[in-house]
Order: sequence, then C-alpha cells, then structure tokens
Amino acid sequence: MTSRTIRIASRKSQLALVQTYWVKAELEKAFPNLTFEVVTMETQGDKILDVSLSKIGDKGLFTQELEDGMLKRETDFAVHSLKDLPTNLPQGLMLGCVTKREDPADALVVHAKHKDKQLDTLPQGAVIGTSSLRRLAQLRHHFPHFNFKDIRGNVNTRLAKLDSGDYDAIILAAAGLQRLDMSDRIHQIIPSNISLHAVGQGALGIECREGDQEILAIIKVLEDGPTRDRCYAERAFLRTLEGGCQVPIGVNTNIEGDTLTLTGMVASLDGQKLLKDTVIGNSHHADQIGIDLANLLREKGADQILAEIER
Ligand code: DPM
Repeated sequence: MTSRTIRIASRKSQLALVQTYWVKAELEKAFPNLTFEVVTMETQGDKILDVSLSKIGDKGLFTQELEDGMLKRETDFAVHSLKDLPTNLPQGLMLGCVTKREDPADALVVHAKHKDKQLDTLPQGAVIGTSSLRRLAQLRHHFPHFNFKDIRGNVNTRLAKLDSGDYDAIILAAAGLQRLDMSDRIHQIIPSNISLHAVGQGALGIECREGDQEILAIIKVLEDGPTRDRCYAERAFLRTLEGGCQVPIGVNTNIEGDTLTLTGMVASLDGQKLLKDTVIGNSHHADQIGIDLANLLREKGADQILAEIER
C-alpha cells in the first residue's frame, strides 16, 4: 500500500470538520501505517449566505469545489453530509462509502421563552425558521397557522439567530446537533408522520475518483451496509423524480433483515397538496425500490407538483 499522504477534502464549517476528523480518526485506527491530511475548502453554499437556498439552485452547492479538487488530484476523497451530495455526480467521481447513520429525523429547537411548548402548542403566528422547502411544505401542511421565515448560515449561526429573538423556533437536523455535541438543544424530535427527512439525512457520504481501487479499499471499512441500502433507495427515488437537494421531497426508510421499506412524499410549497406512498422490497434491489416509488408517485401527479414549483 501507499506510503504517500492521503488527502481528505472537507468544508470548513464546524459540523463539516467534526465529520471529517471523525472519518480521519477511524481510518487512522484501521490503517495505522497510513498518513492522512485534511484539506479544507469553501464552497458556494458557504459563501452566499444572503440568498435563500432554493433560489441559488442546487447543483453541487456544497460539494463542487471539493469535487474539482479531487478531479485535479489535489485531494483523494471528500467527506460530505450525504444529503448535500447531488444524486448525479460529476463524470469521474463516485460515492465510495456511506457511513452508519445517526437519527435521520428533523428536530424542533425553540427560543427559551417557549421551553414549555411543542409543535402542537406553539402560538398562532409563531415565526419558524427554515430554508428547506421540504420542511416548509410539510409543516405548512400540518400547521398552517405558523409564520415561516427563511434562515441561512451554518448550525451555530442559526442557533444564534434563534437565541437573539429573530425566531420563535427553528428546524434543524437532529444528526447535526448530535454530532456537534448539542443534543441538549433538541427540544422535540419531529415524528415522521409530520416531517419526512431529506434523502441521505444523518449519514455521511464519502466521494472519491471512480475506480480508484486503492482509496476505495480504504474508505470501504467505514461503510454500513443497512445505511447504504437505505440511502441508495432514497437517492434512486430522488434521482428518478429529478429532484435536487432543494425540492419538497422527503423520505423515511426502514430495514429489517433483507426487507427494505421506503416511504416518500412530494408536496406543493403551500402544503396543500401532499402525495405519499410506500414501497417494500428486497434490500439487494435498493435502487429499484426507489425507482418504483418515484413512478408510483408520478402516477399520482408528482410531476405536476414539481413542475409548478420549478415555475
Ligand atoms: C440540505 C437541506 C438542508 C441542508 C435541505 C433539506 C437544510 C436547510 C435548512 C440539502 N442541506 O433538508 O430539506 O434547514 O434551511 C444541512 C444540514 C446537515 C447537512 C443542517 C440541517 C446536517 C445533518 C445531516 C443543510 N446539510 O439540516 O439542519 O448530516 O443530515
């Protein structure tokens, strides 16, 4: 095996660094003779903070600069939050590893003055911060009396905006808060019957050059089979619906033995239309399960809903 230094590409946010250094530490344990180095980069998504996520578009917003570096051989692999990784990757790159997933659910984080409240008891007109169209559509569907307001920035920035009184509550991924050691900020885990999570949420995706067997053999030791199968089904569902990371599409998966259950939903931005269905199949055919569910929702009108949003 190689004696050179293996370079790991990462974004600079605190969450990205926690995730990347976890991967580095695990690989150092597994391969004590190899040397790893983290190379940090800024992405478009880190730089443009005054524009709503859905308006910037989604083609590799948080990944492209890292991908360019790998293609130029400046780095060897990149660690991403899997939900930020587009379902179609640039030519020459591949998803080489999916790590064990944390809780994929969304979490409600409230301002201190609402510490005795839950989603059902927050007052009429409460200002809820999110820039996820998926969270927006589903919460509007169930709680049309809230006032939804865009919020951008990394997890720490968002928590600071909440604490300063700009919002009554915000919605964040439980996994991000857990990895940042801020589980105490999770006020309520939002049940999946109210908010289906994003494709890949809570798992890390490690991207590398296609066919780089040396790197693949290294990163594969961190792969979690059940998480991989679930996320492959979720990603096939999103890819088939041609949804990027900024569409009101949510999922939930479950795996027991070889049986994989995928639930997915597509909603209109006002939350008025919400299509949801479930496909169950063999986890060895994870992609097909995602494709089948996408086609099922298409028959019910998913394409019209998505086309309206695009306009
Ligand atoms: C993507 C979305 C968001 C991030 C859209 C979505 C949330 C944006 C927002 C694709 N990426 O979820 O529908 O709420 O305004 C992001 C987070 C994590 C990865 C933060 C979060 C950490 C959790 C994980 C931002 N990307 O969702 O609270 O690893 O899944």
